[in-house]
Amino acid sequence: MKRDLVFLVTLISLAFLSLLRSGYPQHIAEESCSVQILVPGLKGDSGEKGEKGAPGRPGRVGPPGEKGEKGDNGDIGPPGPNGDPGIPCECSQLRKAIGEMDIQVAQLTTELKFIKNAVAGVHETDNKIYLLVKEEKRYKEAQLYCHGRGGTLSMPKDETANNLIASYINQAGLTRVFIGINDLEKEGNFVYSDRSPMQTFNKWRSGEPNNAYDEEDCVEMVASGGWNDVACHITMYFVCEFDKENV
Ligand code: GN1
Ligand code: CA
Ligand code: CA
Repeated sequence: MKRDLVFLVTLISLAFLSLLRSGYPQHIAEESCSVQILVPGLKGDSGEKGEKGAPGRPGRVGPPGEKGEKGDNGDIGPPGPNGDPGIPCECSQLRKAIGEMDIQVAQLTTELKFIKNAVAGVHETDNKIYLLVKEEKRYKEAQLYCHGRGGTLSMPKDETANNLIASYINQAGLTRVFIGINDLEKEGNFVYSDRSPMQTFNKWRSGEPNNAYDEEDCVEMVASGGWNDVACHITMYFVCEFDKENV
């Protein structure tokens, strides 16, 4: 054992000395010494290609695909069950009841029209509603009253409308009402209360407008349907008008 150790130390020392002298990393056979020194050899050739490996782990789930097209309509379902039988028609009795109701509706319509006209002062044409207001007001307050309800003081712009308003005054037994015509902005330049200018139609009484006392800028209609300019500060009943499409 001790002898082996001495031999190994000697061998390593010799190898070390040999390397110091030559400077080569390769193995060298020393002529003068019979000891051979082993160092790592050159790299060998590549080995043969290995067998195909085992399959890899499954990949991650991909993104959702595009929405498919709408499918065809389904078939028409089967017909439903028959309904319950109806109650036998008491036709003659029903016809009689309907006839009586028709009469009642006609009576109520007449009564309603009377109440609307005589009590509420409402008069309807195809496209307008006129309201005769039996409250004495100055022109400006009368105009505000009509405006507050979505209308204006009445503006007769043709013979038909003028005659209608005149008939409402007469039916109510009145003699005069304010209508929506004035020359407040420019003396002698009469306009309707919606500021539209007077056209060719007018119903001035003879000698009017005369701007009496230099203070008449508002207009009244008298029972004949004629117009007269009067002071705006006097009070009287008045007629409003409303377009049905705005009501
Ligand atoms: C009235 O008050 P008197 O008769 O002067 C009327 C005038 C008319 C005039 C016609 C407040 O005036 O607007 O132009 O009659 N004044 C009032 O004669 O009604
Ligand atoms: Ca005037
Ligand atoms: Ca006048």
